[in-house]
Amino acid sequence: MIKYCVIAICLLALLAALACGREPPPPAATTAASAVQPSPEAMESTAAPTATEATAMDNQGISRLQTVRDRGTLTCASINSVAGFGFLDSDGNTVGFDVDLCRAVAAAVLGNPNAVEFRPTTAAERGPQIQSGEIDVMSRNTTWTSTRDATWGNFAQTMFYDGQGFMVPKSLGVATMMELRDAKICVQQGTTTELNIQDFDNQNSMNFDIVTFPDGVSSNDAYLSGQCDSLTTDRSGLVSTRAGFEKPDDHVILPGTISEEPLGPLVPHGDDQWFDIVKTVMGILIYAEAYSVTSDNVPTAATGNTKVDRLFGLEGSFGQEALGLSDTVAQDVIRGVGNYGEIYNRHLIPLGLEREGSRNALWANAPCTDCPRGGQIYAAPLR
Ligand SMILES: N[C@@H](CCC(=O)N[C@@H](CS)C(=O)NCC(=O)O)C(=O)O
Repeated sequence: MIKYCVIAICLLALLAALACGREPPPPAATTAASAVQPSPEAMESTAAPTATEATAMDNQGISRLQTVRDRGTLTCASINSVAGFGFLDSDGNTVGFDVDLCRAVAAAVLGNPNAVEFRPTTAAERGPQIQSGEIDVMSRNTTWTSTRDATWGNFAQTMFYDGQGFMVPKSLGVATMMELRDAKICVQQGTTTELNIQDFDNQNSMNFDIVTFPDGVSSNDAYLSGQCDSLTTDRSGLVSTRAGFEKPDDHVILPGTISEEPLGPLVPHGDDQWFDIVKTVMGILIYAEAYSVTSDNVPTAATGNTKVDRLFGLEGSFGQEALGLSDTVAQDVIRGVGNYGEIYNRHLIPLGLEREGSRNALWANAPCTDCPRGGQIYAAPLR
């Protein structure tokens, strides 16, 4: 009886507290880190940041925007071994779809798409590098996950929707993923690929022999030399890798995917303004395409189309001043790198990554002449 009375009194006290709008008491010193067992990926990536130069919003309260402007260059973690996404051209320039996002940010904050210092980064180096704050932005086929959001940095926006697939030599005669039971699979360390393949193996009793490699080049070489039956990574990565093979037609990318891989840029934790700037740059690229503004027809005088004029700083505002950007930031960005579609066409169409009808088309109701586009490329309205 006494027990029921105590429970009733507690319930009444709780209801009274709620009615008074009081916060429930804080839980006894439990942090996210102590409450859950970290995954292998989280363990690998939660080492204490080593504050090098300007960690975002450092102790002196200096913003990253100011730091980048004082430095005169943007520091961008990139890759130079994935054709189409991040690569060195014959003149030694860093080029690609992910690379152009860094150039767009440099155009926005420095007025110059070439004011970028690229730092090629292996998959396993990514976590510590972004955590340390030594780079301003990371843009290299990196999947947005909850653990990375919590421990690495803030993901600004999905720039390319992907999923993990498998490539096999045609001579293996395999047509579906499920036929890969007992196969030897080449995988790169420090990736979502490594985690997903384990899940897929466990879930489907595939009995894989998983062989891991420290970087993309060594896993590709191992696959080509016949050390594995299959190479697995993001499908876009497979398409890009196969395009670089001497005999690409000797290899098949199997149908289907085993994961979601939303790829996009991220920034160090701790500086909301910087995070908002990178998101806004993505919005500029996307809305410029939606409004059919390209690097060749950037307006410099009012067009009479309110949305276009607002985007290009010719009427009203979409928050440029609050973000610390110039009114005409979109002119600099689009003139410097082109809109999202131009970037996609320049780097990914030559690889054979069709956009039409894929999730990487603009959203269904984008202003357009040939709707429906039906994709997922969409950003917060710029207004
Ligand atoms: N999207 C996955 C995989 C990213 C990834 O690193 N992929 C490999 C294969 S495409 C790569 O970039 N390799 C090149 C390298 O690290 O040298 C992730 O974020 O973990």
